[in-house]
Amino acid sequence: MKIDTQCRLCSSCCPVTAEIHEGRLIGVERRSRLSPQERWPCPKLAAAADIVYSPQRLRQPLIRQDNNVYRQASWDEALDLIATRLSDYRQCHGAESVAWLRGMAADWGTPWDYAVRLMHAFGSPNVIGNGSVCHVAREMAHNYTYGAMTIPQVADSDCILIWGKNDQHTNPPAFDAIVQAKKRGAKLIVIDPVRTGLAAMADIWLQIKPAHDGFLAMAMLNEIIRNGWFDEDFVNHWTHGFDELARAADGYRIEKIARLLNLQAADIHAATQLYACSEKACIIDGNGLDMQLEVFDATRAVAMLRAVTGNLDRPGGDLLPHPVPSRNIQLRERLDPTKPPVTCNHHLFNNFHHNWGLHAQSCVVDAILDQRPYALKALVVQSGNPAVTMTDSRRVRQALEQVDFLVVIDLFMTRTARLADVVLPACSCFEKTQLNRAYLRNGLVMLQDKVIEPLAASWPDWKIVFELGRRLGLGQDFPWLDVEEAIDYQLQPAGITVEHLRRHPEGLRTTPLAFEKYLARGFATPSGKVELASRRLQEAGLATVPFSDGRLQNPISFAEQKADYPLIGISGARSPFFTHSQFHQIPVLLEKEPGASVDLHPVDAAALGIVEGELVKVASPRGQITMPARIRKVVQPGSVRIAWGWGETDPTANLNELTDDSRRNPVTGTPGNRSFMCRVGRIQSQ
Ligand SMILES: Nc1nc2c(c(=O)[nH]1)N[C@H]1C(S)=C(S)[C@@H](COP(=O)(O)OP(=O)(O)OC[C@H]3O[C@@H](n4cnc5c(=O)[nH]c(N)nc54)[C@H](O)[C@@H]3O)O[C@H]1N2
Ligand SMILES: Nc1nc2c(c(=O)[nH]1)N[C@H]1C(S)=C(S)[C@@H](COP(=O)(O)OP(=O)(O)OC[C@H]3O[C@@H](n4cnc5c(=O)[nH]c(N)nc54)[C@H](O)[C@@H]3O)O[C@H]1N2
Ligand code: SF4
Ligand SMILES: [Mo]
Repeated sequence: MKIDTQCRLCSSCCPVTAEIHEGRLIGVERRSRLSPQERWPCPKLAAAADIVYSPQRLRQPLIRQDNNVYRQASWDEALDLIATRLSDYRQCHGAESVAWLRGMAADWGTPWDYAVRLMHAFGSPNVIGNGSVCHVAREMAHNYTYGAMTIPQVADSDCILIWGKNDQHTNPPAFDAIVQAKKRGAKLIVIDPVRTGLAAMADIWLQIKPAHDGFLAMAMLNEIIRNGWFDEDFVNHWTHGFDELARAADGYRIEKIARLLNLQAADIHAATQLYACSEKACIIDGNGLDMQLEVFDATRAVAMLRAVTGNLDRPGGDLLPHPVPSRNIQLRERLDPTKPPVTCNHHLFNNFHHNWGLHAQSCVVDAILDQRPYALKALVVQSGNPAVTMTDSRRVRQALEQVDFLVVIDLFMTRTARLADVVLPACSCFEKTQLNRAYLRNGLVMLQDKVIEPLAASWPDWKIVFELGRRLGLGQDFPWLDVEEAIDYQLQPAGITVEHLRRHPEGLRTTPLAFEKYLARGFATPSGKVELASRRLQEAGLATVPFSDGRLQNPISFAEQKADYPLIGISGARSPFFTHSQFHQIPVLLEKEPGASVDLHPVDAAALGIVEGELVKVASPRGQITMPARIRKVVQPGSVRIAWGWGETDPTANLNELTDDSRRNPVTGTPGNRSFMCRVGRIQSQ
């Protein structure tokens, strides 16, 4: 039997068809208009059955005993214990002393809304996602510029500018679209410090110095303005602050920026001309901009490129999406305004979107360790592995050990789960039905449908939250008997039900795809225009125009300790075989990529006396890790690429032992996980 659903083994949410035989998942195939030979394969999807039926899956709730050994428990016992403890903390320390921390895994789904609803009904504002290190910081920058995050219209574009994204490894459907566009003649520009497959395919590749993207975007804006390559009509009618932007950009002439970034001015000129002078051009921005100390202003500057070139909300440019009408079920109105969240220093980030919620992730650690702005006593971690994935792992571990009561909801006994008082077994994406936000935000609803029964005693996240809600006395807020009822309630404004969606696995569009919507209703900003200069930011004491102070300081973590840590560590390149810390224990995937490695340029390797395959130490002022060296010309001399996600199975290779959480972006609380100064050395000589 074949059933259509969506894969959620990573955040790409690909539409897939699952093959089921006698109730077991046999295989899963990505749905696509392309023939199977033309589709870019996803190795994680090919391993779906190995992941789902892994002998290491959690099968039963676990409770830690006094002797620190876990014992199996029933759901009733585990949930009753959690409800009792959380109620006690509320009584003694206030509901806000309880927090809920979310990872990436289920974040695109409405399970996020359920957790927020639960905590808000309970009385705590502290439901915190990981968007400060993922795309939500970037989303805020789009939002502040023109009202929403755009969607690149690759299929109709003449020129595709890829800025810090590697869809070949992270999003096969998006990669397929780029390959098809290139085949029909679209030009490709890639801005990436690493020679990725896409960089190798590009017409122009700018091998940018890591984290210096904001300066490059300003230089490109300046080049566009000086050469008159902007859309004058659009700029005059639909933007606010063009002259202020032009003045700021003038401080970033291409000659100066090229020298600073080790690029050629002629290449920046050519890339800018190709992008700005193409009839229809789009920008795919990605995680290369995230986790940077300058994420907010750098992404704003990139967003402004779309606007001044007249590519915003135009075919082949970047679409401003039209969300599906749906109910906001988060119960934010119930919160006591006198009890701010622990992220209260990031007020603009907390409130930029009607339902994204809180994302300044590091604040959870501050609250536990330093009681800043107040103490957190209990923490529920759902679909995240912060012991490995959060900045400055040593500090995070200390917090997870120190918090009074820790609950972890996961599929596996992760490094985070091993610190928990109670571990709840969640089921995988193929074992549950849910709605994904990735689709909701763009006028299209598609169902992620259950294709097999939950493994052993695992439960879907929605059921865990609903049942915990009932035990906390919040049954009236969780009246739904199953998730279908909850989805129908949430989608009522769109007039769509789960039943409709099951009949239309390709999805239902609530609003027809339309461009230039601003002509009728303006942009969703206070001025109704694209805000090249933002009064909102000025009123908050922030830069009205990005980089208007002309700054050129090194934006990399530990830059001031360059003498001792002379190399730029680039983190986080996604492997096609794993999702962050996940799947490193799955044998068929490990066969393909058996371990971590650090990529060094031959010039640096020779200077350090390092040979291919040798185990080396990588150190930063925070800590050190060990990995075998690979000698490759994929990075520039002076930069190294460090493998990501291995800390789950190999603590000596946990990249976040090196990252710095003491400096953060003031708006979004983003630390510089992506680029930091480090040193690499032979084990004997360090
Ligand atoms: N230095 C550095 N730090 C980074 C990054 C980097 O590149 N460099 N990347 C950052 C980014 S972009 C992100 S998104 C984060 C990712 O950070 P995390 O979200 O913590 O990463 P994962 O390792 O994917 O952890 C997800 C966990 O959820 C579990 N899980 C999977 N599916 C489900 C489910 O349906 N329900 C439940 N309850 N659990 C589930 C998995 O088993 C896994 O343990 O890391 C960030 N941190
Ligand atoms: N296979 C797989 N797929 C995934 C994930 C996974 O873990 N594994 N994770 C999912 C998640 S949560 C996310 S957020 C996405 C991320 O998806 P992407 O954005 O595609 O992923 P990354 O590989 O993190 O980074 C993109 C590119 O940024 C480049 N880069 C690094 N530093 C810089 C810089 O300073 N400037 C510029 N311009 N570029 C830079 C990297 O070299 C890389 O090629 O992938 C999702 N899909
Ligand atoms: S890229 Fe692969 S793992 Fe990620 S959602 Fe798509 S099919 Fe699943
Ligand atoms: Mo992410």
